[in-house]
Amino acid sequence: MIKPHGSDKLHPLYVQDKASRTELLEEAKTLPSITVSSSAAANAVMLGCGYFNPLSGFMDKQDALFIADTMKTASGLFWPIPVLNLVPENSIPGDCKIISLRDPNVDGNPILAVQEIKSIETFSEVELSHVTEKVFGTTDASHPGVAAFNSQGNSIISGPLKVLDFSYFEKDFPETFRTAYQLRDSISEAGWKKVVAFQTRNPMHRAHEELCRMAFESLDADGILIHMLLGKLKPGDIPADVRDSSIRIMAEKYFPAGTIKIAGYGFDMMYAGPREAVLHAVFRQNSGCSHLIVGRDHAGVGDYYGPFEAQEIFRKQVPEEALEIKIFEADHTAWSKKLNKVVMMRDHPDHTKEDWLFLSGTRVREMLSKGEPLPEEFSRPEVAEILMKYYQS
Ligand code: ADX
Repeated sequence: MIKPHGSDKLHPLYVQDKASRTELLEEAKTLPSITVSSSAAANAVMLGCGYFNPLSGFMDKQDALFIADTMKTASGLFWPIPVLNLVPENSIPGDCKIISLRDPNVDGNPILAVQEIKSIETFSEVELSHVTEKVFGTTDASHPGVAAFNSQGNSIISGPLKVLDFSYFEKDFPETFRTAYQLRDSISEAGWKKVVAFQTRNPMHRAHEELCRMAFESLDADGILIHMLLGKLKPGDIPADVRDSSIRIMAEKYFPAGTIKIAGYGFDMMYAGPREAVLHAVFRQNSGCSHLIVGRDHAGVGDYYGPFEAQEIFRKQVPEEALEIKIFEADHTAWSKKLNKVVMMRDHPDHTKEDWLFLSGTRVREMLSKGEPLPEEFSRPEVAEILMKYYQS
């Protein structure tokens, strides 16, 4: 199986032994504590799961600045987006050596993790803006990822982490939430060597289904991992439970048994386009996948990124030896009225605009809200039915 990023073995930061976890949790209750931002909580969950291997905790300012400029930590580890615990200034007493991190997303703010404090530093406005610009390609506050990133505070709490809880993900998505070490085990049990990961935060329509099939067939892969985001999205995006059930029925009905695994990870969408695509590759490698599909406007939002910028970054800025996972570059896929199937547009230069069936996300939402059925060429009827029910409720 493909090696994890940056180490031979995966080092998840979740305390897996139950007795040790219970003991640590009791100890954690006596420590000074802070309720962290949703992004920091999601970072802690990802670290706990092993998705952010080989990191041992939250980064400091030097690493954040190095990563912003070079996609490498100060010690030379390839890494695309700083993993930070940002809090408002003076949230923590200066002499504090260890703190409990509380979960902002669960009632009562239970303890999520214990963090040793290596340093407390401050981003100046210029530094925060620089990191934001490098990671998101913009500092525009109307970008949902920028807004979330910049709302956390300027104070950087760095240091190693022990994760005690997987937030709401484990309880709310018991069949879907999986850690990187669970995925590695499951891939290994299936005997899969070549595994294509499909990143998603949307329901899967026929273009997405076909994209997975094309990658699977052209790579002669052993299996597909549909790996969906379970964390926070911008308003208007479809909730995870609705996406989950529509993806499951699509996989069950339209793929041969034993070729697909469906799982989810607990992270808030950053909408950071190219940089987030690279992070997606890192954590799919950590999950045991050999390939990641990167298609049109991967991890994008609005018009902030070019449609294929998330592919270009791998060609232009990710050194050959930085990652072992490979990218399956997908062109825009759409239903061809001429050929009666979903194809990649680049393969059919003879087609005119009228030969394609295009439906924008806005148009799809509008149709579903009005109770208008989605065309079968666009969406499988079983998927359309679930989405219709959601929009009608
Ligand atoms: S993402 O933000 O999580 O990347 P989404 O769930 O919409 O978004 O897309 C999942 C994957 O499918 C991404 O790799 C994206 O680039 C790709 N994709 C979505 N729609 C198309 C399409 N019509 N053509 C090509 N690739 C697509």
